[in-house]
Amino acid sequence: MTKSGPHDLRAVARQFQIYGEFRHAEPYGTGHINDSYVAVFGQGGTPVRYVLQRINHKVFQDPPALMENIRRVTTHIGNKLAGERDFSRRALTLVPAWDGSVFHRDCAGNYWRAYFFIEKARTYDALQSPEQAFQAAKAFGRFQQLLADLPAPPLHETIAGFHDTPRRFGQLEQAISRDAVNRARLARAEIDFALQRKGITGHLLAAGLPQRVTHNDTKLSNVLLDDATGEGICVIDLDTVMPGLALYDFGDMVRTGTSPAQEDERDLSKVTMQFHMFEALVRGYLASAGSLLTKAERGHLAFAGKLITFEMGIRFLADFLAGDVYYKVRHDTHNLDRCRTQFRLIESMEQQEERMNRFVSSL
Ligand code: ADP
Ligand code: GN1
Ligand code: MG
Repeated sequence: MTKSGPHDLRAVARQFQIYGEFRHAEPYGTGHINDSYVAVFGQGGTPVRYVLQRINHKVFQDPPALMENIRRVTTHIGNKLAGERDFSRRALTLVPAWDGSVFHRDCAGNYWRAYFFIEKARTYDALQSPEQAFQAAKAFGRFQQLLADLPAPPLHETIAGFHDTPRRFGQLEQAISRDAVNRARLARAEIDFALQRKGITGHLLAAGLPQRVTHNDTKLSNVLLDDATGEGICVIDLDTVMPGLALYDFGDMVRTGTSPAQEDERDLSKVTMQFHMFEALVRGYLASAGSLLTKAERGHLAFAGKLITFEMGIRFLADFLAGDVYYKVRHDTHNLDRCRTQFRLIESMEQQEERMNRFVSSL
């Protein structure tokens, strides 16, 4: 297949410095924002895979600035890891376009990028064991550690106020009062749940935590685990790497790594914060990023899980109320289903919050 929707993937793939003959390309992955494809080229008779991505420029309004961030981040990490065993699988490597740019703009105004495909590794939408949680968290912690000495200037903010939870709450309040597609009546319980917790939204911002270079989208499907060793080999999905709080990253690991259920699971009895997974995430994260963290950051590890889960819940709810204008959805209540899993997970965290905090302070 070379056509996918309106895109001629053969023509796009040929814009990049990829040798050999184009064979085919297919959609790939389960992301909610960009469009990802795998393109296969024949090189000396061997099929070689590349990742092609169309950047969603409605969501990311300055793709050249975003690509400038990714170029700096991948080069910095690549240089630091050079020579390490298997180093070319440990950092994403951009394939430049023929004109030397790190992206290609097609005639319809779409922005594209290409990466070497990292073979013999995969992502998981839900983790299966504490060992996987440990490895994934260790990889994200290492990512922060590797970027701690990224030279100035600061990275561009690719989405303004991305993890500004009070602002996200304001957007939810607006969506409730507008009720653009008359859906508020379908989400009364969720709206009440959110309004009751408005008070927690400002806690992290008020805690005096340091700004760092962070990933900001550390869902567990954004780290590749090595098929043979299980190691968290490479952090991917770098669109939101920018200045942020370390705990945004840890919080999103807790959100996506502790529940055995998928983000859009409809059977809420399956959604639960599994304490042993939380333990493994904390241990993995501290194994690599521990030396970086201040006492105040450590003290908020458990809270960050709840806050980021709440932030995602209210974002899904706001998008449901606005008529599904942001996330890709496959059916009418998809965003509401996602919101419900987040809120169910928060209840489970609230029940275990003391124990989570005790565990963190025991380390
Ligand atoms: P999205 O923004 O759509 O989530 P990602 O960058 O996370 O896009 O990529 C989607 C999926 O493609 C990932 O979950 C991963 O499985 C796969 N992927 C992305 N980049 C690579 C790569 N360089 N090598 C191998 N697989 C990749
Ligand atoms: C989006 O691109 P993807 O699917 O990895 C979103 C994240 C959310 C996530 C929820 C730019 O990430 O913030 O946590 O969905 N990315 C953006 O699954 O909004
Ligand atoms: Mg992704």
